[in-house]
Amino acid sequence: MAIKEVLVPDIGNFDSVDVIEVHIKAGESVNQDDSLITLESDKASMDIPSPFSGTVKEVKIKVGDKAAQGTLVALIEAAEGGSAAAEALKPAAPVPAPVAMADIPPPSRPVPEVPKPIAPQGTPNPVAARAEFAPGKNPHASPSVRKFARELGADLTRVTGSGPKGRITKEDVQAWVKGVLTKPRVEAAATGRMNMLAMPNIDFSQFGPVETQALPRIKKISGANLHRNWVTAPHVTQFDNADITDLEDFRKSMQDEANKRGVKLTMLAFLMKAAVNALKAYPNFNASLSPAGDELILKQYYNIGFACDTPDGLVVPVIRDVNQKDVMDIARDLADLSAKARERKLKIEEMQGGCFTISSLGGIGGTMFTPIINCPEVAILGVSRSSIEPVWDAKSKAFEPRLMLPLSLSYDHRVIDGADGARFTSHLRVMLSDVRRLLL
Ligand code: CAO
Repeated sequence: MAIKEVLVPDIGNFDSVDVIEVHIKAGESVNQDDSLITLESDKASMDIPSPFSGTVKEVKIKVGDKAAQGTLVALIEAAEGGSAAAEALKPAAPVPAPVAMADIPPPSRPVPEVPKPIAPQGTPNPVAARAEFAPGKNPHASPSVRKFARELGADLTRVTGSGPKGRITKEDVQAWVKGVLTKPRVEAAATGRMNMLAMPNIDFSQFGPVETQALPRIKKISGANLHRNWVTAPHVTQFDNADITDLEDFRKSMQDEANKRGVKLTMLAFLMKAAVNALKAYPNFNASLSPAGDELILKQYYNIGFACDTPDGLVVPVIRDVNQKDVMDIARDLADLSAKARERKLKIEEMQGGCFTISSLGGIGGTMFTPIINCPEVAILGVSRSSIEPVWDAKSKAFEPRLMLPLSLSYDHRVIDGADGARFTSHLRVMLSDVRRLLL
């Protein structure tokens, strides 16, 4: 079996082009037409295929070398019975890249350290012009990398090149595929591609001392869910203020009795009652969109979740059948489930089956906020700290000091119209301002 020299064939008008990839190692076997090396000029990149099958004995070229017609690439021992005898000294034709590079501007730095502001409309956006964020542009990659990407189903227009002039390497494709497989399936959940800019990878220690901590497991899970919900459901937040002066008096008057029963009766228990009442009046809020988004699934049960702050992050326990419970029962469930959440003893089923969620920051502070919907629920009620406000009384024609509770209702605009959003908070306002209606 003869060891043959494999030379760079006629590559046109190029007498000194860069070797940008070497695909073979001594001892490896190659098939006829396998790519041995990739060359790149200013205008094009091309693979040099093996003219016959055999075993690589010695590689005579390395990345960074210059090559021209006749440059020795490798010594290859031709396989028995192959067409090597005839083909041995006839160099194979190079395979040009499908697209010449001449009219593709080389991408700018692949990973910016500082995000650039989005340019106003009509002004070319320097970030959007980068190859990896410009679908439809021809990516800067060798034929072998293109073939590799095709085999893996990788979209090269979305891969950031780390090679010279932003050229995409095989490793870049591998890293991209790995990233797609490991990241949450935000893009699949949404109707189209997000095409979001990659978060800049900044070394913060250059600005001052830093400490890195692993995110707790709950934060990782809730973060991924919140992100999906935020990008999937078009959120609108409706604000309102409920006069809870009388309700607060009533709550206080019930405190002794609650204490006797070993229950702490907070405003949240009453808010749960009011929420069930409003859900009955507006059934679209007690619903979920089907996964295909073409049907509304209306629920005939009333399980209400509540956001609970724990040292490890946010969890949402669910109180079942709130419509069948009185405020004392609800307050007891609230206390039990929050204690379990903080002791990390919540069972999975205690966080499932919710119809609607209440997120109360009233015990902490703030005037209002925009809660993120706990999808596939379609609305969430945010509650902030109550405070005494001057409210105009038409009868006495004077401002009265009233205890006002700020409500922030976020809803999924695919399911709920703005008018219904405002009707729902108005309904809540009426319920909370009249204890008799609430407890009926
Ligand atoms: N306005 C004024 N005071 C309020 C209030 C309000 N809207 N809501 C509660 N309070 C008071 C309570 O009356 C209680 O006062 P006392 O200690 O004097 O009795 C105090 O604030 C603490 O209440 P609490 O937090 O123990 O009880 P709660 O039923 O209001 O809330 C729970 C329970 C589990 C919801 C709460 O502890 C919690 O974790 N809240 C955080 C939720 C959260 O992180 N949400 C953000 C999620 S992002 O959408």
